[in-house]
Amino acid sequence: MKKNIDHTDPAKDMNPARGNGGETHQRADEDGKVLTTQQGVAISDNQNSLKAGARGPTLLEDFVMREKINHFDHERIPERIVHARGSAAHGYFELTESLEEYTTAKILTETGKQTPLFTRFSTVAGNKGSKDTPRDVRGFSVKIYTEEGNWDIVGNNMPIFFIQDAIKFPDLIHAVKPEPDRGFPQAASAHDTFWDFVSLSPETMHNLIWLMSDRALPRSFSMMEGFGIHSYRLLDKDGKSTFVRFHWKPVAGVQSLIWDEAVKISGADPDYNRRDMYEAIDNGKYFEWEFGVQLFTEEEANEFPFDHLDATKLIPEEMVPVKIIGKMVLNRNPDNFFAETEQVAFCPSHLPPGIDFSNDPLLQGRLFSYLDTQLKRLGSPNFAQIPINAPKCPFANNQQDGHMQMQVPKTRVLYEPQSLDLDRPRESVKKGFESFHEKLDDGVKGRIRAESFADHYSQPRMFYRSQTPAEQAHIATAYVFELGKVDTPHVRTRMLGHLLHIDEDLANRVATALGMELPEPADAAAPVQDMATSEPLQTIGRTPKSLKGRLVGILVAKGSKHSEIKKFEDAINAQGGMVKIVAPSKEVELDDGTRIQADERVAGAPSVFFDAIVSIIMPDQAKKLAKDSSTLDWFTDAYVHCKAIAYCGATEEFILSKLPVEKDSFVTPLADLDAFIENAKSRLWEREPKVRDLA
Ligand code: HDD
Repeated sequence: MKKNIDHTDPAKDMNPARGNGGETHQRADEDGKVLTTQQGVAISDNQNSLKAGARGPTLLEDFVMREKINHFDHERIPERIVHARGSAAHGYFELTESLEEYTTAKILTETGKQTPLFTRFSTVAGNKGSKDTPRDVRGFSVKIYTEEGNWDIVGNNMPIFFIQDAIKFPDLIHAVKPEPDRGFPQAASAHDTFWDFVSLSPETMHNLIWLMSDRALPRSFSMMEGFGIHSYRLLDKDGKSTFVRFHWKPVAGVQSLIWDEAVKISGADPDYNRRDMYEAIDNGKYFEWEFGVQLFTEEEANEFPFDHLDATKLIPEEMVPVKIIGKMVLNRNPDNFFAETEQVAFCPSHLPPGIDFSNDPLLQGRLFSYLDTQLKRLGSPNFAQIPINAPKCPFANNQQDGHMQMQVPKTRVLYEPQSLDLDRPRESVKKGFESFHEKLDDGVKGRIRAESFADHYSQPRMFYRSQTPAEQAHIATAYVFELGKVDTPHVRTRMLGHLLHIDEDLANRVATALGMELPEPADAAAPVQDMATSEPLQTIGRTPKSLKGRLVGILVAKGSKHSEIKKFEDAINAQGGMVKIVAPSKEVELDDGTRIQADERVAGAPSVFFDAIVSIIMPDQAKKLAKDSSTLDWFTDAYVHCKAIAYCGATEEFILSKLPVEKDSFVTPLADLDAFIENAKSRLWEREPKVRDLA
């Protein structure tokens, strides 16, 4: 809440821009802040082009205008083919427990040191200007500027991927992107081509069920897990290998939106997650994750009932616990979106010595694709020199020339071996990157898929059966929504055939809601196993009860009680929560005469923006607001989205009494501040079946 609003316009003394009949306009002062061309030539007039006479044509001679427009015309670069929409922040990585026993990588052995990093979160399917809240996987890419070179962990917020072999990636993406003939739907998997492809590729079933789950609708980037997905190797000083999978565990816990909220947020604020991160970091509420590893040997891997080189398989934490060894804190917003967030170039092939790849065929294909795409997107093999991509440790190579070479190597000698300049950097057996000396069996060369990759249903079954009833209902409802958008009957039928292998009850729920008959189960390439359920796969119920990262909307209007507002603000802030003041007008006078500036107008800030709401209004205002549909939706939506509501007497009498809002344990009077604060830390899921028709 901004009090004592200052209406002084800092530009008030400036003269209007010249152009209206030749008035002079504000020129730069003499302190050196002069606008110049790229060549450093000071510009005298940035408002008018050079003309032959006041009403005559513009002259080609006008290098100021030509340079300005020429640069503008070239401002766009190709957006990423996938993960085009993203937001990022700076921060640091700190190791708390050394993995000395397993690796030589300093980033995993030197504890207590803060190493800078840059993390970008993204949606996959939508274009750069699409919304933040589609049903989609989220990218989770971390670039750690280690003292032994950059390490990029290019992962997702789900621990598995749709396909097992990189050669299928272009097909997967063509299927989910807008259909090529019509150019829609944007940022959506709910269409025929996607479900046609996935229903013909049973290996997608595991990632698909995650996509249908609440994980695909993160409430905040700070409330998502991150996964490196593939198995990598750690190499010790003797070259001994241990397999590893990387995990980021959000301190705020995993929290998600409800689909109906996500849909409404798309319209009201397409930048919802981006804004949330920017504002939180700006307010000193940093985003934090624990860093964990699952470590296992080749022999242990041989005992898993699945192949860990298959990226459609997760390793249950009960089988290999996640050992927490460090943390990531995001504490600084980028200074410039394009220079940093847009130009950052992640490549899974960026690894420091002591870490190595596994033979996962999806990972192997990625090692080619990312470098290739950066050349297209950033336009030059010198993209590594862009500040956000450059290592922060010393680096030296013999690469020369190319578009936009920024370095000026001062030497005759850009080759090796050489004997002309003995000070030039050379390869180092001691420090250099070594690949694992893997003994390979003599297989045959061929386009082969390992037999051990054949089981496509056991893990989606484990995932579904590990969920709480509320989460299972969300999953079933999501399948119904998505398949309800599929017009080709045989595609829907084919999907039901797969669901029958995952869980009969799930298949039944989806078929019933779609009004379809269940078909025969799909052909399964391997017997389906009943794996033990795994609690860490749940989200609801595992979220820490905390206000940290959560936002409360307080509705006020003319004459609202200032002391009451402050009481709520203080209580919420004290627990690490954030508050936004919402009012019918932008500026409001409170009961004690204080004029405040509301953060949002109620018509522009539906309650889907908030995790809980409070209403502190006087009767005359409540009567007025009771006629305003956006105010009525404010309360109804908060209720149907299972949120905590604190109401004053006037709200109860004139607004809530008109609405289908039951006074359950999460709908409490203002006087019950403590109950509200507790409720605001979570949702009342038991309310959901009363307000929503779930499959
Ligand atoms: Fe990918 C971007 C994650 C498989 C090809 N991918 C990209 C980004 C993320 C992922 C988070 C955004 C990076 C950023 O923020 O700039 N991709 C994954 C994960 C995968 C995966 C977790 C499987 C485990 N990707 C994958 C395959 C291929 C690609 C199999 C190609 C064969 N991915 C790309 C790409 C992108 C990309 C086309 C687009 C922009 C970029 O690389 O920099 O090369």
